Amino acid sequence: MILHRCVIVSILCKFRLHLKGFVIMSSAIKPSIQSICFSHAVFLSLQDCTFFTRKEILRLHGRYHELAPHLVPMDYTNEPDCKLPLALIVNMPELKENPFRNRIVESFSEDGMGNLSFNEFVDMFSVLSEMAPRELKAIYAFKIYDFNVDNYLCKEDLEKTLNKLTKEELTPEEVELVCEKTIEEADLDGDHKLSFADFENMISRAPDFLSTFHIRI
Ligand SMILES: [Ca+2]
Ligand SMILES: [Ca+2]
Repeated sequence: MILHRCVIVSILCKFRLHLKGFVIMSSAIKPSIQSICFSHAVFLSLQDCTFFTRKEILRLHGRYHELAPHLVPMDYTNEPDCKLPLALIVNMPELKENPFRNRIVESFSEDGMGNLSFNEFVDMFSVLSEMAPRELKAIYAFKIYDFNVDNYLCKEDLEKTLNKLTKEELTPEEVELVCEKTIEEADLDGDHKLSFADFENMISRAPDFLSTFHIRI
């Protein structure tokens, strides 16, 4: 039992250390706020569904727009049908060093392919912001680590996660052992995979686990 706890604590420490490395200070980029046009309804819905102020939403639009000025309109009064591809978004300085960048972006895209509308782009940075509650971060952390998108973390998902966290510095045997022990310890219903409830139980043992699950934009 002591060994199992050590293994889980060691994995969680790796999560924490890793995520801490990707806290990035506010961007110096200042878009031309005056020239962006949003309807009152769009603002209200974005402010209701995210943790950002009107000013922050405008700044995020500036960041979204600069990724593809020829694709992103400046007029959002009629909610234009515009999505930016994963390849552009993962190149942002806030994401490009993050080994989970593709999974993060895919987890917030409705199509699952990583194409993000402006609303989804704002949602992503909202969940990653310091203002988002732990429960919400836990939901998305689970989605990000669920590589095969079957709503469970199985041994293969944990192996991929651990390999990314440790930059493949563990041997395949060590990875397998750590993942087996993690499942054995956290699997409450004995189905050999982690449901969201199992995952919540696992991270509840490390109260500050999700506190560093954020990116400041
Ligand atoms: Ca899975
Ligand atoms: Ca289970």
